[in-house]
Amino acid sequence: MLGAFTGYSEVPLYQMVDLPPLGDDRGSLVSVEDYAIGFPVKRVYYIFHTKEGVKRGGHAHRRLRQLVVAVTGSCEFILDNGIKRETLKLDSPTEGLVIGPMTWREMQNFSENCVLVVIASENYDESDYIRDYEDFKNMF
Ligand code: T46
Repeated sequence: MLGAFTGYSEVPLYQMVDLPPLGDDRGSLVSVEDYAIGFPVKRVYYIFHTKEGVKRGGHAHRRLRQLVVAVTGSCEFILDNGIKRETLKLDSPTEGLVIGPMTWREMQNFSENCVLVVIASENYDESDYIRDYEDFKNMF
């Protein structure tokens, strides 16, 4: 029997997906298909050359779903669903972080060589962003 929904504390803050390398003796290759990540792919962007000490993010999305992979280097993600907050390190090209809607994210502690590839479920739309944390908290 399904339990009663008692709030966003029961909804996972994020999911990690394995991205198995299809390697041979020339090196490694990872292929990401939409059936494996649970949403159709509309956009890909990448973040690189992030300066030392810089924080990025500081927003949530109303509808957007994304898969984030640190293809080189590392950084930390702080994720917050208005009830709980967790920090995790992304540092592997064979692990993807899936972030759903209504999840506040901040990124910090980028290594010099960090390249984040982000696969997104929607085209870029500034009206999908919630950029004020108090506004975000007040939406629950
Ligand atoms: C997210 C985290 C992980 C565009 O014009 N098109 C795009 O597709 C994107 C992503 C951004 N932009 C513009 C908007 C800003 O003028 O590029 C500039 C930098 O974007 P932003 O400050 O939002 O970058 P981050 O690193 O703070 O956040 C980004 C994504 O925007 C966001 O969706 O989840 O990476």
